[in-house]
Amino acid sequence: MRALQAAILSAAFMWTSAQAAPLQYLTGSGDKAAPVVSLTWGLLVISIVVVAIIGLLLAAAIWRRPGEVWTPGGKTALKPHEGGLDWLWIGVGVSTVVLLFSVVWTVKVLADIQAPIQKPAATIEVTGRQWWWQVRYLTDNSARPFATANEIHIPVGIPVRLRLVGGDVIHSFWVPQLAGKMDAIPGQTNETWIEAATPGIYRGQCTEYCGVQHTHMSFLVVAQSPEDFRKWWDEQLTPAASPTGRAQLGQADFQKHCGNCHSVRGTQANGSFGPDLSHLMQRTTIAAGQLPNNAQSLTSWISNPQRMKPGTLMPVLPLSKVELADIHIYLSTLD
Ligand code: HEC
Ligand SMILES: [Cu+2]
Repeated sequence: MRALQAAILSAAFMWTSAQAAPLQYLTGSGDKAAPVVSLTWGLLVISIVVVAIIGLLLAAAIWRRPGEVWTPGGKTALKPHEGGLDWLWIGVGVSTVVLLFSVVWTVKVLADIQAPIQKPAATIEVTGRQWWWQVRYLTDNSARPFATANEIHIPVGIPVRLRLVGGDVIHSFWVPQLAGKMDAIPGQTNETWIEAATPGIYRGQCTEYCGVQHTHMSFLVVAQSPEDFRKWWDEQLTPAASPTGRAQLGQADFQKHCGNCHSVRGTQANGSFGPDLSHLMQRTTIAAGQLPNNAQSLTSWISNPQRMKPGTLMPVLPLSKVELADIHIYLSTLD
């Protein structure tokens, strides 16, 4: 019964997050996605036309029944058919031209999106982990780098450089509407870039099977105006406010039970096995896009992550009701 309830809940959540940011590649945004989307449509139309022509020729051949193979009285011998070889040459000729055209177009698109025209505005290191995404904003200014998880903010209209790494096994980073799928491999840094032309939320997904919760390893790319992006970055750097009352008790419990795996900057919690929670309340989802970030799903998650995302590397912790409530109050202050 409980399993059924969890299944229905997670299906409902997935539905709502899919509604908010659909996962599809037939439209796109930005200098990188535009040529890729045209290529996708182009190759799709070519393929449909080829299949239609082959289907029609096949149907015509069956209808015409050259040589009349079967009669009510029995079989009649096939008459030799003149000119059959010509069709072969025509077929090979047409296919060669169409395939060559497709290859040239594909190679041209690949070359065009290899590097952005403009200098990237930021460098973000994205590490795929079972089953979430660690996101680190890198800069030369040693006071400004920070880490977050599962939601990547980018400035609109400016390319952003991505460094992709695999934290444990091979994952693959893909934001269909921004194009540019690339593997995140342990011990190797793969560089790519993304750019969004219009502000909005673009959904991304791990596309390399990486274990039981591979399906629930999504993320969001939030494209905002360059000013908002800068403001967001500044906000991320601010340390957490000192908690008081029950939040203070919650902080102590958090540091004790959760601090080995999670960080909250400026506190004793400095683990890096799980997502950084410094500004948790600014995220719209938790558990790598699987649950909305609200009071109900946050408490359900903390009390039993294994029920919400079976197999997740966050264990069920022995927390009393009061500890759970205090921790939740504390987490609610992390905005
Ligand atoms: C053994 C390490 C470990 C411990 C201990 C742990 N967590 Fe986690 N936590 C994780 C991992 C790993 C994830 C990522 C799970 C996923 O998405 O599959 C996670 C995810 C989360 C998330 C979702 C964050 C997001 O942005 O998606 C929250 C919130 C969270 N943990 C809170 C807690 C709290 C509160 C405690 C203590 C009561 C705790 N965790 C203890 C490892 C841990
Ligand atoms: Cu993965």
